[in-house]
Amino acid sequence: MAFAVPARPYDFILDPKHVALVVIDMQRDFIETGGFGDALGNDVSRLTKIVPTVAALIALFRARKLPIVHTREAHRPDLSDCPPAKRLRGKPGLRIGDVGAMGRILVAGEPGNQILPELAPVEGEIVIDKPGKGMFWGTGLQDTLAGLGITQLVFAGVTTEVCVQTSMREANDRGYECMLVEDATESYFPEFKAAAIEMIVAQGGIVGWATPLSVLENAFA
Ligand code: TIU
Repeated sequence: MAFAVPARPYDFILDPKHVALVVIDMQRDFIETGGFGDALGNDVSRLTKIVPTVAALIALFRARKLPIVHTREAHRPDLSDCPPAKRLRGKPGLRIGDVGAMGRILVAGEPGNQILPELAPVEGEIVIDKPGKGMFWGTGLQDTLAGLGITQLVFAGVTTEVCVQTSMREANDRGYECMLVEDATESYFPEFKAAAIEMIVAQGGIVGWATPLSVLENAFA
């Protein structure tokens, strides 16, 4: 049975038969000290703080046996799926494919590319390696979701204004109803996180809905 989740800009009518959780890029390189994000000069402790909230959100969906998608921003070792325009954006020595403290930066299979152990996918969950910021480009995810009859997506992960917002916008354009769990997402830049959430819910929910985890948990209860 569908039920209402109090959210901005208005109630999200969640249908457990057609909803999936999407956890974006909770990988070591963005979140752990010594990773790629840290090497770029970002304060990763902002991101570390949301890990328990994301874990609780995953637990909520697991307990109800609802589908969960985990993504990683990951390129093939030969970088054939990394356009030069993306690779050349960074500083020499800190570019995608270069060797960092946790192996090759944003390359599939490297230590830094792994999802944090606390949030690791379990058997039966969907894991997507995405070469873009958005989760649909080059992944085949749309067909997977269609096969499961998914029409609604609840979002968490990092970073709010980059991979989370891009994925949410891609999903919105594909017809999914999207809700962001606002305390299960974070940015290196607090003002960007706040602005991204406002952009999503403005204009009658032009990109989707937003709500805190506690409200979603209460609605499920
Ligand atoms: N996952 C994701 O957001 N990738 C990024 O590169 N984010 C930054 O904020 N840099």
